[in-house]
Amino acid sequence: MNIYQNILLAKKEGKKLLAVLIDPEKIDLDNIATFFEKVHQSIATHIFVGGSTDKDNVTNTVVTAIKKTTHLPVVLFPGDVSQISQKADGILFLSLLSGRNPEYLIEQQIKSVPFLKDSSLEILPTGYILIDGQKNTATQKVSNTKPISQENTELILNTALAGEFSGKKLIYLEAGSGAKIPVDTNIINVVNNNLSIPLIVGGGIRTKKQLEIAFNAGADIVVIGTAFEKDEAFFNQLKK
Ligand code: 1GP
Repeated sequence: MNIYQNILLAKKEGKKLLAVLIDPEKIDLDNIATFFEKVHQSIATHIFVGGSTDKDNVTNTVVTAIKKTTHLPVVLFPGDVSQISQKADGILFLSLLSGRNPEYLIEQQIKSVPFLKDSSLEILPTGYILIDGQKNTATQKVSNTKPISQENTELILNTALAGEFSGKKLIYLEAGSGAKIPVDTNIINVVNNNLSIPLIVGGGIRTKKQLEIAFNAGADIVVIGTAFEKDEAFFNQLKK
């Protein structure tokens, strides 16, 4: 079964998914075996790989090393076209729907086609919505777009539904890496109640409680990066 079918099945069965986000610029490859031992003992179901930048072009090396270490699906979460690795299993084919910068709405997508058209990567069309997490995040800086205020639930909902109506298969509500506050429960709830496709939520989730709150509000997949980067012991709290 492919990645998307698995996500749909999990949603249908009410099984929640946890993606561990690995930033290729930050991971210590010498520690990768130990890191993944902890991942495998936890409830993590997916590995996302990506960052806003990859200055040293290490994504492919990192993905290759990860694929040797885990059987969990490895999904690219690329900041731009340079971060496409054929070694991954799939790619979040992102459109930054909250922004009005054509570079991240369609230009990067067109530039990626030569790398994707004959590729075996599973393409997951994803509407990406940046929401204010009270931190000027890297996504905001690199994409040169403004996040949507958490006060503006209606705009967030309409943006998510515009994504679904245009054929996106996933919607990603993103408070930004290291956000001070994660996406509000009410926003997750409203979007989930109106959306048919699976919902990803990430940014600023750093406790088990916050993870459970996001799941209970309706997130199908939660993405956590910073909390694991800062303290691998967090995996111990999320044992299977
Ligand atoms: C960022 O949503 C992800 O793109 C994860 O955010 O690093 O804050 O967990 P954190």
